[in-house]
Amino acid sequence: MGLFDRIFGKKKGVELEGLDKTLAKDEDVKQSPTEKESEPVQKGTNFEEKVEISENVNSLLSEEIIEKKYEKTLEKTNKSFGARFNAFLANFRSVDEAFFEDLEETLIMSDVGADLAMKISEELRQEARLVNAKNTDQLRNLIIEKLVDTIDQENLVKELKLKKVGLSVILFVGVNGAGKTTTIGKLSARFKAQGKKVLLAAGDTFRAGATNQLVEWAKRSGLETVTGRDGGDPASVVFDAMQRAKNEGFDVLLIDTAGRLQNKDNLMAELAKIRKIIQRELPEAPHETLLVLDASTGQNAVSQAREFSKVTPISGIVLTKLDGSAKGGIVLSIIQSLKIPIKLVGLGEKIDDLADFDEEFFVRGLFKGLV
Ligand SMILES: Nc1nc2c(ncn2[C@@H]2O[C@H](COP(=O)(O)OP(=O)(O)OP(=O)(O)O)[C@@H](O)[C@H]2O)c(=O)[nH]1
Ligand SMILES: [Mg+2]
Repeated sequence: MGLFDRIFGKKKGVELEGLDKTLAKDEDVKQSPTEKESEPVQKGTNFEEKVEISENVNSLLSEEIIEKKYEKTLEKTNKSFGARFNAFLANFRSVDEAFFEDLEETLIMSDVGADLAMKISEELRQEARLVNAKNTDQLRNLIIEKLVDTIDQENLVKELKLKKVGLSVILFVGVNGAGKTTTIGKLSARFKAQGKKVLLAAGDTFRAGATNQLVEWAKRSGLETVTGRDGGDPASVVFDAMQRAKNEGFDVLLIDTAGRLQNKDNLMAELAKIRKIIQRELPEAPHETLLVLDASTGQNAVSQAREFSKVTPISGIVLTKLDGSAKGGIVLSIIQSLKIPIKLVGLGEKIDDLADFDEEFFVRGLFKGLV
């Protein structure tokens, strides 16, 4: 069952006569290749066998509050998408070629990415022809259904993979200003609240003040940070932190890294070096490499993910600054084009403004008032 059906009820939105059957057939035919396509990279690896998923990796807040936060956070995206979408539909009486062209443009403007916009309007073109749709309103929910179903992460590993016993290492990467340090501050507070023994590593020695920023976050939760001097070698900080985490029985080590170095090549080379040191100290680590992306940068976030993926395997994405951004549509583009799960979302600047990525809350917030 697709995400749309799980949230809004089976085929609730599709009112076209004869379309149900057509869609069902279409789904059946497509099923196996689609499943194959979205096969998660993590599945079936040795890594999966060694690492058990921790059961209680949840937020500092209650479900109810988180759902409200999602809704509030997605208000801007919902408003701009809703307005654009309604204006688009109001513009057309009949379903003709111009309709599909305009649909594609509307979707691109909603940050879902050109590839996905093209795919959706092409699929819709076929389906509309099959059922001989004449009225644009008939296609309204079908478009939303297609958008919702792209957010489905069912085939991806969404939970943070932490060991139940022994040290788990989480490496944070991302460009400067994306929200790495802030996310580490929030996530470490959550782990602390769960009774875990948490250590931080200040791997950003390049930017003056970066170490202090992390230390400040750590202090808020009463945690310790392994630091080096500004301008020093980040790899040695990571080495010290790995040693200490292993020797002193820590449960989780969160490693911060620089978002900017002299140039991009240096940055990528440094990440590769850091990863090597982590692995030398603990071959199965890092258990998670989280790429932090700023939602408000839109499509740029997708290109950043491609760049980082070239030097280090990314196990999950943290999408920050969903609050205050009207570019929530980027979630669709990320899931669809990168096939990397979005694991966490940043919903504000405060310590409890971090939540697991919840597809249902997200979809409800994004399409509120439109289905
Ligand atoms: N509104 C909002 N602001 C956020 C969120 N996450 C981070 N920020 C803000 O974004 C700014 C940059 O965050 P940092 O955590 O310093 O980013 P960074 O990736 O560590 O940046 P560098 O250290 O320069 O590489 C800060 O002002 C944060 O408060 C979020 O989810 N929502
Ligand atoms: Mg930082």
